Amino acid sequence: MTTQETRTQTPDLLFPTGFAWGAATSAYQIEGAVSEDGRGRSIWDTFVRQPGRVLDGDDADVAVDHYHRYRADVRMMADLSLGAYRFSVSWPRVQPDGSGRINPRGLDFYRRLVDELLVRGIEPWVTLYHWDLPQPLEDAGGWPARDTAERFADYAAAVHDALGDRVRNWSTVNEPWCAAFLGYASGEHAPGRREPARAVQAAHHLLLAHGLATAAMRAQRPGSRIGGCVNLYAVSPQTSSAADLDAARRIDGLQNRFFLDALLRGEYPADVLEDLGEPGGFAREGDMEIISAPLDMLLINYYSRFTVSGVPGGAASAAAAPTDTGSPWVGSEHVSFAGAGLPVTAMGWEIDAGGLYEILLRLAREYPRVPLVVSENGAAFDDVADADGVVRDPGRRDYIEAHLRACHAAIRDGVPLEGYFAWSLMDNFEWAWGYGKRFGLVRVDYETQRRTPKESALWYAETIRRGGLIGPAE
Ligand code: IFM
Repeated sequence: MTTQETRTQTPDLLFPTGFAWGAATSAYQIEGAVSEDGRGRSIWDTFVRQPGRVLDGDDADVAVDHYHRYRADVRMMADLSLGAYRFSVSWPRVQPDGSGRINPRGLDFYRRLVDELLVRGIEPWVTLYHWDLPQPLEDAGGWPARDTAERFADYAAAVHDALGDRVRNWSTVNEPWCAAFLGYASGEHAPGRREPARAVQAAHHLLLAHGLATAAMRAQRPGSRIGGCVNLYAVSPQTSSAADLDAARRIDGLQNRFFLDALLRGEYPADVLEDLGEPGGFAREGDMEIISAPLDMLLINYYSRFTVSGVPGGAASAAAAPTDTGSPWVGSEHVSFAGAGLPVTAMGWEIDAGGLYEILLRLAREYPRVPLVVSENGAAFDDVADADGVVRDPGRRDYIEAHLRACHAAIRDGVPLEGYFAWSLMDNFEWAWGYGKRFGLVRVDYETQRRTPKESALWYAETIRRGGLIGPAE
């Protein structure tokens, strides 16, 4: 079948008009240029230089050189028919010290990027924080310090002021669970601290940062669409034993409900505070109202399901960490991640598209009335370029197709889902895994920086052009 024919083929599973078909990246994972045009240092610049923190000692000084190649990258996005592109702004590029002086050259980069996207008809979706905290703020206490949330609101207002006339869709903090519990409890991510009680404070301040930034941006421009972004997992007990049921309650509590209840109900779940050994003393009066101010949308990052057991002794997390780390599961360190025996991606994450359907339906039922967007979904595989230069990655294509089917089924069943962003546009720096894991729709040759769309990218492009999927619903 030719591309022209597929273009005109009517899909069996048509997505609604206006559905955002996108791909996502983040600043530190792709930009490089860490010392250019006045950018300050972030906690990741520090972390990657500490021995043993990142596999093979990789850093993101160059990453995939997007800072210099953004024009060609946007052309490539247009060739792939993307309707939307979700990227993050680097806080230390815009505000090198994390407070005070704004760096105009940093803002200019994002102005140019946004202009380029708009010229090519691609809707920019801006994330304000994807884990690159300016180092001076970490030196002053990091996310466990309340002041960091206030500083974030100032920074968010500066970016929103500069780009708000051309960017409609905003998200504040990407995956606060990771920033708090991988950054401050397990130490797998920067700043690499292993201080569980501080991690809980960090989680609260990341949520507060979201709320304060939302208020600041709304005051500037009421027309902006602003959302919070959480990484959610479907969670199942391994058996119906009381211990396993309790384990599932705990992990669902800390991974999902802690953030959802705060953002959408204005309270922390009492059982989770008890698990944490925390009466919630980190929250001041008025914080929960700020955190739960109405959202225009909730952005959800989904990758897998956790099947857990309350019997200690199994795997301490769903996938082996690449480096020596502690547990991110504050107060529930005894829980083990048994898995359900499903096929896994190169991350060791079980593939379970049904889990995405389950989460979407649950959100619509338990946290109604907020429009939803799948802001990250995708898979790492050990793909290689064949001798003919083609990257055949059926695993990734199947993964994305299965999850898009889950999205379609959720929409059919009444879920207000407005978009889907594949993670990631291109191979990039996968945090503690360095360049060892490839999530891209587009392959990057790290020696030459050459970009090659994989077969999954070509399939995704056809799907976007058609506006839906071929083949009946299950
Ligand atoms: O690469 C990350 C991204 O930065 C945040 N969400 C999960 C992705 C895959 O691990």
